[in-house]
Amino acid sequence: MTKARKLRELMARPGPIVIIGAHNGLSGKIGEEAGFEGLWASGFEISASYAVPDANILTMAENLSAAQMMNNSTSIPVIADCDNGYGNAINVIRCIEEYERAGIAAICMEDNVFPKRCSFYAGVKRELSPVEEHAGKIRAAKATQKNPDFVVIARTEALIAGWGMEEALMRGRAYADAGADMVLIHSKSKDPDEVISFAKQWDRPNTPLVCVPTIYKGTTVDQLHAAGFKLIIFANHAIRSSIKAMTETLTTLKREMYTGSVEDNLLLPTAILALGLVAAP
Ligand code: SPV
Ligand code: MG
Repeated sequence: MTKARKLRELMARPGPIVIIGAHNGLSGKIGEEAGFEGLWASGFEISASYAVPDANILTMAENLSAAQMMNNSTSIPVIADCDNGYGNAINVIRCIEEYERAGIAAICMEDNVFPKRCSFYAGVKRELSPVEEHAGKIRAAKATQKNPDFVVIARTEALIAGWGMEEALMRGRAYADAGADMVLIHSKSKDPDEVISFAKQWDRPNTPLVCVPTIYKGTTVDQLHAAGFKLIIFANHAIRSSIKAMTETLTTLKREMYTGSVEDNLLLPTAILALGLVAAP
């Protein structure tokens, strides 16, 4: 069964789908071992793993290679964060060809202009692509995919840009009408009222909703699902926790200058094999 089919089966099943952000084969594998049903090849995580900002610095090939690593190391579907499709509709066509060829189940494209900026960077004057342009990219993606199960998610940044609920709804509807299989509404509000209000007014029942509760972090999956969300993405917790752990261990080691000082923070070198996180040689 293709991973795209697996994702379609999850979409057809009642209840929420919860996926976890990853940036390489190991983080993907840890996500699968933790019990998540799918992976989010997070632009934020992959960028951070290269020590560059989440701002369209990496090429499509670099992002694809990270998504492939996590796809190859796991049995669960990968949904790839393809930012704004790496350019215009022509770039989107190649993007879909390459991601589909690699066995990725789904891609997500947002309506930020190129170069995008992470939704949470402060002090950025946010510009969105014209709605017709992003709808055109969605149409190009759907016309390019060969496997009918491949999933295209359209994301609007209208609330992030401060363009208001009516704009967000208008854009979401336009992307659904252009053929998007799901619509992601993003928000940087500390409470979930914005996304819940969007879901209440959503009137494209055949196009399920997606959300990313990075900032409204007190809201549970069950609450989000009850509000109307089908797919919930925990987007970047793997890399944020690993940066914290690495920083703590390495600064302690530098200060204490003996390896025993950090032993309690570590796995044994053999544990990564024993845990099945890498295949036995
Ligand atoms: C990502 O993980 O790259 C995302 C989600 O796009 S967020 O960073 O929360 O905007
Ligand atoms: Mg992203």
